[in-house]
Amino acid sequence: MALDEIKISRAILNRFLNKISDCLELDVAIVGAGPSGLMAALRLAQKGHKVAIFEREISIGGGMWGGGMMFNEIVVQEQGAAILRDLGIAIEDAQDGYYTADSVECTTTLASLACKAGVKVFNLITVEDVLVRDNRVTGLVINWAPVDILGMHIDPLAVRAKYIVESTGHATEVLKIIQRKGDTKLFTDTGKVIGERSMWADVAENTTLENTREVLPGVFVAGMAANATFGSFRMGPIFGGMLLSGEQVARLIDERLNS
Ligand code: 48F
Repeated sequence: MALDEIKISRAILNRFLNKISDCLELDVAIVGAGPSGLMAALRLAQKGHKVAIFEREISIGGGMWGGGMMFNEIVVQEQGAAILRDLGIAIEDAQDGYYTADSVECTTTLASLACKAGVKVFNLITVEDVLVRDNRVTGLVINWAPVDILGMHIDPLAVRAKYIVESTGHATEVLKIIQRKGDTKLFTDTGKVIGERSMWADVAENTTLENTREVLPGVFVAGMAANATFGSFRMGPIFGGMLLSGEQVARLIDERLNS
């Protein structure tokens, strides 16, 4: 068979357009493919929900690839180790309740499991705005990341979703967009993103779970964004809280979708 470049191009275009067109109406739209977003997506898809992740970078995995200061290993505590074991990721006992895992194996396995569970991942897409109806966030406004990076004046497209997961990490980008537009107040003490504090792994890991919750109607915050939103600490390269937060947000949204 002689390969035809036009057929190759048409195959890509047709398949991508079918995929994104099918994802214009979702149960859950997740912003950010870091560990918390990937974990949330995997668990929600395993429950049978229609889920897509929108990620600005070409690569998924967020801050997990880099381990700690580019030493590409991560640390988890017992509960995080249980999740990694369950996902089939090799862990090593670093003693006293600390475990290590290869950050590349963690990221690739998590991403692969999420895709195989039915999650659609749209990389190179930036969430630049949201849809708000009757004080509830009902969707995302998306554009190609290079359009955003170059500041080109090109109008975006929109995706409707029953629930949004804000898992953009330290930046809390989606919530900052919402507060900038002034459409609604967050469920924080100030009504705004409070901002993250310095590193304190012990406290931060626990508050990540407390802070993984609905932050305004239709939007749940997970991962590092949860602590940044509610004014807690950062934790550095310990990732159990990120995985647990992803599971927790999936549980909370699953309950809502089933109620
Ligand atoms: O930062 P990130 O890995 O978030 P996370 O799941 O995990 C945090 C840890 O990596 C680490 C930590 C310790 O555990 O503190 O930092 O909370 O991933 C966030 C992803 O969101 C993407 C960004 O490129 C990254 O991959 N992102 C951020 N803003 C946008 C976005 C946006 N507006 N649109 C699309 N993607």
